[in-house]
Amino acid sequence: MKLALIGCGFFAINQLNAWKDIAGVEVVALADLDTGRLDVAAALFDSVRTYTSAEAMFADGGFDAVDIATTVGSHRALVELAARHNVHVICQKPFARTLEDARAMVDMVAATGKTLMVHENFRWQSAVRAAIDAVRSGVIGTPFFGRISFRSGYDVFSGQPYLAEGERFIIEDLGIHSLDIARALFGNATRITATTRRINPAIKGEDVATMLLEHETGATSVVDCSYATRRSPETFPESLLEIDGDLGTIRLDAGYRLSVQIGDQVTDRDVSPPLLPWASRPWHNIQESVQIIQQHFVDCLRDGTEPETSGRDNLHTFALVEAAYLSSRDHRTVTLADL
Ligand code: NAD
Ligand code: 89V
Repeated sequence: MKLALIGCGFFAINQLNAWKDIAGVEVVALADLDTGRLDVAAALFDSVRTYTSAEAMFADGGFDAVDIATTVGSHRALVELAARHNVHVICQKPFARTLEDARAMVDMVAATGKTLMVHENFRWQSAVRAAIDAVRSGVIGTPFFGRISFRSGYDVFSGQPYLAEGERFIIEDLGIHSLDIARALFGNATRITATTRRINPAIKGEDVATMLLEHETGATSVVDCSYATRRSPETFPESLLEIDGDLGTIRLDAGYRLSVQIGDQVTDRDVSPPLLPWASRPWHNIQESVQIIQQHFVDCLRDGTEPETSGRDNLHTFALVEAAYLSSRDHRTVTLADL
């Protein structure tokens, strides 16, 4: 598969390193408005075409799929461009600015018959996936309660300064992953109630959010996230999980400890992610999931199957983000079917 990537910034370097390690994929073209970033990314390859305009890159063509790794503001225009050129698309989260845009983007690519996947990678982290697999195996019976918790004081703003500048921060950037994990564990939600706070005065958006979800299955989940939690040891970027089922419980605790308890029997496992050769701590957890989700994209194209985190699937996660902001703003529970 020949692949092009647009947006050679902070996170794209992980995506490019992962593509290099995936058999059968050749990165043939890169685009970025910034020539300095383009040069840094191009240095990862023996030979790659570079462009300061995505339009010019598409005009030259020669690739089957495009990886859109820019920030959200450009996603709709770039997905539209990709659809006009009939290529498969993988696009970073947050997928769109609004639910209306997200729906239009899904329709645009669907009309071409090509695959659209959102790079929604947290549910692909191997530790999180171990918990998802355990739930889906039925070992704890029917889940009735869950908590997906991400609490940290890590300075994410130095690597990603735009996170301090938007009206929206933690739900749109990080909570979106946690809400997606909730869906992977318990299925789609019907209603959500959320509160938000801004603790750090140096940023514009909210850095604390607490969300209560009611799922179609009847399960309840609590999704809480914070970038204002100063605690040692710092657990960034771990998602901690608690899942109660009618037959037992699953816990993913700090330090990547997974425990499954059925009756008196407790099984403990170390589910620490590997440190890939191009990765570095503490990001190695996220970096490994980049490799796994991109491999999933390639596998789906080969097998002709819809990705688990397809554009269509991501509409449900994105709707939860929109609904959470609405709930927090209006101090009310929001029904997803009303969006
Ligand atoms: P960044 O600002 O460092 O990089 C974005 C790059 O895109 C910049 O180099 C910019 O010049 C380029 N760009 C913007 N518009 C363009 C256009 N129209 N054509 C060509 N190039 C363009 O941002 P980042 O931190 O790398 O984040 C990128 C995306 O990745 C965001 O959506 C962010 O939420 C997401 N992200 C995801 C994860 C994850 O784990 N899934 C982690 C970090 C960031
Ligand atoms: O995963 C992300 O989307 C990142 C971070 C972990 C910093 O929130 O932006």
